[in-house]
Amino acid sequence: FQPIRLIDYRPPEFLIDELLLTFRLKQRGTLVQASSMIRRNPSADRRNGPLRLCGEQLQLVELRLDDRRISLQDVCVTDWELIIENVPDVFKLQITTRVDPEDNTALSGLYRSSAIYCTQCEAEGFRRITYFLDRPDVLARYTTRIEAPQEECPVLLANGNLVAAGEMDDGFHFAEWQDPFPKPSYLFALVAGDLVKIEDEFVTASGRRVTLQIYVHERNRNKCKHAMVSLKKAMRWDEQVYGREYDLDQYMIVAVDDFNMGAMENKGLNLFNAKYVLADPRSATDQDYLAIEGVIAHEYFHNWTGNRITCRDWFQLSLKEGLTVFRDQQFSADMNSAAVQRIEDVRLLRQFQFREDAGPMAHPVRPDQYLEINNFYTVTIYNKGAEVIRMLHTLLGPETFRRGMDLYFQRHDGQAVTCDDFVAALADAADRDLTRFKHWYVQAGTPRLTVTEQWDERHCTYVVTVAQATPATPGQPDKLPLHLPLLVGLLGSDGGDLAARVSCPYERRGNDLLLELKEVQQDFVFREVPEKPVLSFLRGFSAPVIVNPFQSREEAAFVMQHDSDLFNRWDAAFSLAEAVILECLAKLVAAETMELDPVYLEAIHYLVGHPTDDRSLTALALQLPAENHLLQALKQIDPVALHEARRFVKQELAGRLADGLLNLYHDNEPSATYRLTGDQVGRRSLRAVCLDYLVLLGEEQQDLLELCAHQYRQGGTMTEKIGALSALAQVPGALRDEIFDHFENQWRSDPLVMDKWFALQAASPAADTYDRVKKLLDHPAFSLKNPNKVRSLLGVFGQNHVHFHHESGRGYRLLADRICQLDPLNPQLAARLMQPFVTWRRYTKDRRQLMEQILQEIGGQAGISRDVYEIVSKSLA
Ligand code: HT7
Ligand code: ZN
Repeated sequence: FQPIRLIDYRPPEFLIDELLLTFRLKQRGTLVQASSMIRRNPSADRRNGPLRLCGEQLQLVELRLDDRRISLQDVCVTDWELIIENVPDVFKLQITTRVDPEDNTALSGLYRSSAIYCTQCEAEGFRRITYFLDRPDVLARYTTRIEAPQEECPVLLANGNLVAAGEMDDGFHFAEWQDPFPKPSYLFALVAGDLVKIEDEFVTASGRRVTLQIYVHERNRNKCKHAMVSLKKAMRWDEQVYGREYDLDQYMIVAVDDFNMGAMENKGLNLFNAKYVLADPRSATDQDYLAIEGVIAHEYFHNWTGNRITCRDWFQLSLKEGLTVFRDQQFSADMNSAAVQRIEDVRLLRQFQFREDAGPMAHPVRPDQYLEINNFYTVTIYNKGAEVIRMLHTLLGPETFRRGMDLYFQRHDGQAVTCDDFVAALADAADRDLTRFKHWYVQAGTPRLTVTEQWDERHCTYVVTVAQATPATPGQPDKLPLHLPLLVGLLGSDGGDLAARVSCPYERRGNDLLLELKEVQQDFVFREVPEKPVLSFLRGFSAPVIVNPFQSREEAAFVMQHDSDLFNRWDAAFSLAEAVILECLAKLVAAETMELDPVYLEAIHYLVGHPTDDRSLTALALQLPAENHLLQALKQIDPVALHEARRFVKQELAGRLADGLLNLYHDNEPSATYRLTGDQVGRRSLRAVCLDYLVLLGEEQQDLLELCAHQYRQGGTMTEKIGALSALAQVPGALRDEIFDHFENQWRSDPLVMDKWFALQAASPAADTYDRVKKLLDHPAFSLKNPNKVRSLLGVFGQNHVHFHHESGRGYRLLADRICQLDPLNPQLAARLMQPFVTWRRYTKDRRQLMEQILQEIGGQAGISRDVYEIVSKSLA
């Protein structure tokens, strides 16, 4: 396996302007005819080489050059390439290949899912359909003709506009689609099958009528309303906030059961994991509803940031993904509570991206090499990439950022470009030098900030010194200083903002001051400060960094109660909880008695007694940091001890605040009819958090378990049912079993709901989790061939620290065996399941040894995929 390097990038030697694709669909033996107009690229480095086309898992049937047949003996075909020597400067090439969609378990290229033919071409799936210049900087106009049996596939879809359709002999029919926009092959899509459509219309700002269609199986017809509403909201928002209109007459979404990721932004024909389309209150939770809104928007926003302007090469993946995640986060913040959205985004970043950044798979937002591109659809590319865009937005301010975006669209529409091109457009629009800022694209690792404060009472001067350091990451021992925006506030003793009253050279942004850190260490000086302030640092999490604790617990509790920045209020609660749990862990390890810090207890007591109007915010502030987050602070991880310490804090809080939690629970009953408003979502999530604490007292107080059971039985929505189930999953016993069985019986024929049932059991800390997971692997609803099932059971189990890291190694074995089974079927998914093994070096010695052994074993498998090999080799390096 040879690495692909950014420095080896060369423009393509050939260009393809037009492509006519004809598919004759069969479950096995689909014939694909690809007719391309090809010419040498005048800007290529070399202009006399052979034509080399990518192709994998293809059977080459016929080749014609300028309508003359070429003998297959005269070309070179390898497992990954077709090479044709001595081609003219301009020519037509016709290639016929044969593929077997029914046997395609990798879900890349053309495959079948629940009797539907569909495609997934990003990143390199098109080469599993035909031989092609399968790289994002080759843009062609596509015409797609699909021929298929009419009865089996009444619906035939591809990118663009339908230009012809009709019946054929032998029960086949055809449809011909033309996409007027040149596009890279990764945006190609085809769908054929027996689907129904839900239709609506959107009138663009300039008055064009766009037909919106969502295609699903008949049984899901009534679950598409929310997706359609979300799509229309996203279309309007992109017009209003970015001035971007949709450009085709038709926008289609198809829900697919078997899908490797969330969704795919193919031009005019988005394919979606059914999980991100289908919803009704009975079977989907509030979180599902919000995720659907976000993913629908994300794919729609790609039409401009990804499709109209695409990536020059896959190293630039964050150009489209980081930017589009930022846009979807902005959208969700505008549609719902901005503070809640920011908290959720930061929680995800801290739990998963910071962890990736600190491990052997750490890579920059623009990586410089990879073995398998599918392994680089990471939280770093997506979520750190979004943070990088957010920092630009903060540094430039919203108006200048918008001017920069306008310039980017104006300069590069229809092109395949780089992250440098993007930053250049912003820098030019802002007339700013962003050279140092660009280090964010090339440097891996999470910077750590050290903050020190000096208060000079005599001169009323307050100085904040901030130092930055980024730890070494694989291949990058030395780090450069980064340019980052620090939004801060100064709180007076009454909790009010002092910023307006102090004298300083920093830009004011509402209640915040914008400090720009560029050097390794900088002083920020504030004069005429009326009293010693409490610093509200890094408001809204204005940069993706770790801040070394610098405030007393009393100060943190003060921020938690008073800060005008709602994110920082939550963050203060989060950091306090983190400090308290880690302190308990230290005591546990030292065999001392664990105690709950009184300052923290008092702060939470106040919160429970004085919930804010945004109930979701209160719910978030009550939730303890996840083990996945906490373990990052540890030199050596003992997952069982960590779990115990966290559980101790949770149990103590439950015991001491039981009355308050119970009141909060009863005071927040949602309405009987489902509404997705901030108020109603907040009520449901607050009650779920209360139950999650209260069940821990269930051993002594059976009525608290009954409260859970009651919510499960009476709750009219899936949100309430899952809230109850998730709490009960912590307490093994007859009641838990009865309710889980009831749920299974009720929902066994709904795969998306069964995913939840699998996941709750795989995540449970209860002692019998390993045995249950083992049994569930044989459950009739589980299948290694369905990625949602694999993620729900095995993916979630891998994140269950107590049981996955069981000292016997049985958790490791369970996962490793399934990875080896899955690798030949779906290497992309198998590689993703490797994630919990990657940070093996951070664990206690016995666990380290067991995981190292497992990694070596997986790495030694005959026929291991490039995907899994890359993770194993980087983990062991
Ligand atoms: N751009 C899409 C990425 C994607 C993907 C990548 C690899 C393999 C399968 C895939 N399915 C979708 C999704 C997105 O970010 O919008
Ligand atoms: Zn995306």
